[in-house]
Amino acid sequence: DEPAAEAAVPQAGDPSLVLLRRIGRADPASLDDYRANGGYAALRRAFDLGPAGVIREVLESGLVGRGGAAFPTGRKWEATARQPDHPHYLVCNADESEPGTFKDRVIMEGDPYALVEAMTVAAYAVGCPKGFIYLRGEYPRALRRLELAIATARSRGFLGDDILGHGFSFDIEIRRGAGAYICGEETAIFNSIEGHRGEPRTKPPFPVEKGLFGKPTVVNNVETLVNVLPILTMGAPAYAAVGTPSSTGTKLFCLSGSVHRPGIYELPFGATLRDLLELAGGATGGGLRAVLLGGAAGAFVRADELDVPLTFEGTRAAGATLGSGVVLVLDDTVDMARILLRIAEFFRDESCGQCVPCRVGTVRQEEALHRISRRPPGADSADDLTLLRDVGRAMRDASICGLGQTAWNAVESAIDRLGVFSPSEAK
Ligand code: L3W
Ligand code: SF4
Repeated sequence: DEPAAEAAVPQAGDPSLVLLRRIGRADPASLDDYRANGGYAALRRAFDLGPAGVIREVLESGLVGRGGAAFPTGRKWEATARQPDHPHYLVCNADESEPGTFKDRVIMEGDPYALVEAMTVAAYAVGCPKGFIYLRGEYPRALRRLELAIATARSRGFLGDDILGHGFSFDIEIRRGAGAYICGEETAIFNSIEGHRGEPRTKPPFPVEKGLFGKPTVVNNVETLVNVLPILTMGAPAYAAVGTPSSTGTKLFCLSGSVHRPGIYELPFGATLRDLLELAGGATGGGLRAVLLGGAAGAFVRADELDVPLTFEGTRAAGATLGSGVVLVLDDTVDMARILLRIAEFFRDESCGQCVPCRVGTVRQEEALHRISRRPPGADSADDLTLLRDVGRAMRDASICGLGQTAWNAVESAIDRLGVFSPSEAK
């Protein structure tokens, strides 16, 4: 078995913790412990509000997706709920594979009933008889804990037929991924569940109209779904008062790399990157070189840009992205060329090969980076830098899915913002 993911253990009664409040306090195996710590209050409120009332609360909360693209959750739910075609499906994207992302793992291992309850609320709102958790294959502990939570909830009337006597029936099935990053793309998940090759489909049509088995489908990330619980228990106005007007609530950040206290941190949107690094004890080594925000598909920010607010709008304005909450810290001992090569290798490896710009572009990108990094420091690499830009533009403009569209982001930001490969950087 793998070691448990590190989490910032909440202090008892810490009011600032919303999503992590039970982790480290409640026994993840015990439904009774879950209920004693506030569990199933949200589902009871959902039954009081009715499906349309739940969707209204989620819309008013301002909740947006936490998987990286920040699409409004209430709009997805509303669009699926009104589709005349049935059945409607719910898919939880738990294929957490973005390098440096481990927040969903902490939730699933430490608070599995929260995901089961949140999916039940979502299914009730949208009218889904069946939900799937598409779980990263390399998460055996999360699998065991979710299996136990689903079986226990079913045996106690919280899943299955006529849940808690409200006439609503819903059940959850877990499907495991098999190591392919691309299977975290929502339409590749559908293909994988349906037994096909895990390749993305072209959009539109969006899943809300034509998703799993061609039926209207809501796909949400684990962290997105568990946010629905505090929205219902606090009420949308109180939830929306946390964070900023465009990024409401709290966010889980995954700190790794050259940092004294790596792990998961929960902060209201709007805290700065500097606040977060201070909480984590600051950078190791002689000093901070850069921070990769948003993962391999994200962008580097410099040591003099730490006042960027950690919101969707704030990172966008700074030319970066929050992505799924990756904060990979790099100190001044890190070999940046090696990091970029590793990112390029990753995309070349994980491209599903379906479309030419990505299949060929990720290979050309890696080759150019290899050539540049083999040259002596200060050597002229202008031709390869031009090639990288051309290939990067083609991947961004012409790839079918987010993998190819973002495969050049981090390399571009390292060249443009950090000056990696510029003559003045040569040591
Ligand atoms: C209805 C419309 N629905 C968009 C839905 C769409 C999807 C969501 C976002 O990639 C990003 C990617 C990664 N009517 C709609 C609509 N939707 N328009 O909204 O859509 P999209 O296509 O912008 O993004 P995506 O394909 O979900 C997600 C980036 O996140 N990322 C990766 C994170 C990795 C993890 C992980 O390991 N947990 O999440 C990091 O940066 O590159 O850009 O549901 O259907 N008109
Ligand atoms: Fe596959 Fe890449 Fe095309 Fe996405 S962009 S469909 S990963 S080849």
